[in-house]
Amino acid sequence: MRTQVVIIGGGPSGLLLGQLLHTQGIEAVVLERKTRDYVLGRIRAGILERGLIGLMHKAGVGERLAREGFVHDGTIISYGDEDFTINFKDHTNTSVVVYGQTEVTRDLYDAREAAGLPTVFNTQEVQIHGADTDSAHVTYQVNGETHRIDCDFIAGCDGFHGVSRQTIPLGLRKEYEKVYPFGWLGILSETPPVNDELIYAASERGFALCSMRNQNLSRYYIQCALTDTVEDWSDEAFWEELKRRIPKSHADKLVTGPSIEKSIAPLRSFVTEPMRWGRLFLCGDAAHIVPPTGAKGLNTAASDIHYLFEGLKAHYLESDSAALDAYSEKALARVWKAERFSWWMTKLLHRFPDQTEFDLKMQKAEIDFLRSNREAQSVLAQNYIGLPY
Ligand code: FAS
Ligand code: PHB
Repeated sequence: MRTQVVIIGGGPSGLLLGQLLHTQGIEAVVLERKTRDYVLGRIRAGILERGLIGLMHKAGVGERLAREGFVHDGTIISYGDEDFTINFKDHTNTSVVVYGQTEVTRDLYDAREAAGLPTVFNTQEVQIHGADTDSAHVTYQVNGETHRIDCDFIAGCDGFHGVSRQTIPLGLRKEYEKVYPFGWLGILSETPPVNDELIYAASERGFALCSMRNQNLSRYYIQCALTDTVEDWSDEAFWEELKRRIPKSHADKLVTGPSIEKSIAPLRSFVTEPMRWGRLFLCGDAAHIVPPTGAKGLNTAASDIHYLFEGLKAHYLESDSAALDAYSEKALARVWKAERFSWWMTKLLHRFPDQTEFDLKMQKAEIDFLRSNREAQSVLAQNYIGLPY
C-alpha cells in the first residue's frame, strides 16, 4: 500500500491532522494502537483555546463545539479563603471554551468515518523505516499479520509513550525534562459545577481545580502525593479534601456525588528537540508534555498540527517546502512559551515538599501581585487564551 502521509496515533493530534489534510485532498492513513472506544474513554483536557477552536472549524468539525461548548470569559484564582477573578475578555477581548477532549476526539472520529477515511485500529509493532531516506515506510501488525505502507511523510502523533520520538537516533535529539514531586487526582461527577467558571485554588494543603464539562458534569482535581493511588481516595475523602482547599464561600455550595471516573496523572514538563527527522514529524505529546495547570497540553498539540498542516499543504499544492522545513523551529518557539506558562502556573499554585518559609512568602507575594496588578493579570490572560500561532 502507498499513501501520502502516515499518521501514527488516533488521538486528537492525529485525527485533527487527518481531517485538515482531507480538506485539501491530501491522503493520510491513521494507525491507532487501541480501539476508538478506548481512546474516547480517556478523560483528559477540558479547555480549548481560540486556535484549536479555529482549527476544528477549518477541519469542518466545529458545529457541535459551537453549539455545546461553554464560553468562559475568565477564571477565579484563590489562595486560602480569598479569591479574585481574572477576566480574559476584559484583557484580550477573547474567551476560552470548555469542551472536553473526549468530545473533540469524538467529533473527529465521527467526521473521519463519515468521510470513509482509513483508520487502522489495534495496530501492534508499528515501526518507522527510512525516515531519513526517500523510501520512508511504516510496518505494523494487526492480528499477527504484518502490513507495510510506503509514504511521503510520517506524522508521529502517538503521544509520550509512542514509537515516533524513539525512532529518532538519540545522538540527533535532545530531551529536556522536569518531573514534579506530586500528581493530580482527578474525578468526574454527574453534579452541577460549583461555579460557572473555573477555580484554580492554592492552599496550605495543596492545589485544587474546579472545572466542568457541562451543567451536570463536573471535573475536579486535587494535588496529591506521587505515592498515592486511586484506591487511597474514597469519594468522601476526595470531597472533604477539596472543600478544605477552596474558599468556604465556594465549599459551602459544592454539590458532591459519586465519581464516575477517578484517576491520578503524574506531572512533568518535557520537550524533545528537534521535532523533525527527515520525513518524520513529531506532533503533540509525542514531542512535548506540560503539567495541565495551564490547560496547554491539547492546545499546544493543536498549534503543532497547524504548522505541520500548513507545511504539507504548501508542499503538495504549491510545491513549496519552506514551511515544512521551518516546522520544527516554528513549533518549538510556541511550545517553549507554553512550557514556561505551564511551569509558572504550577509553581505559583502548588505546594512543593521542599518549600522553605521564604519560598512560601514569595509564592504569596506573587499571588498578591497578580491580584492587585492589571498588567500581571493581562499577561496571564494572554497566555491562557492562547498565544498567536
Ligand atoms: P495522545 O496521547 O492523546 O494520543 C496519542 C495516541 O497514539 C493514543 O490514542 C495512543 O493510543 C496512540 N499510540 C501510542 N503509541 C502508538 C503506537 N506505537 N502505534 C499506534 N498508536 C499509538 N491536557 C490539558 O490541556 N488539560 C488536562 O487536564 C490534561 N489532562 C491529562 C491527563 C492525562 C492522564 C494525560 C496523559 C494527559 C493530559 N493532558 C491534558 C494532555 C493531553 O490532553 C494531551 O495534550 C493530548 O492528549 C495530546 O494529544 P495527542 O498528541 O494526540 O496524544
Ligand atoms: C479540565 O477541565 O480537565 C482542566 C481544565 C483546566 C486545566 C486542566 C484541566 O488547567
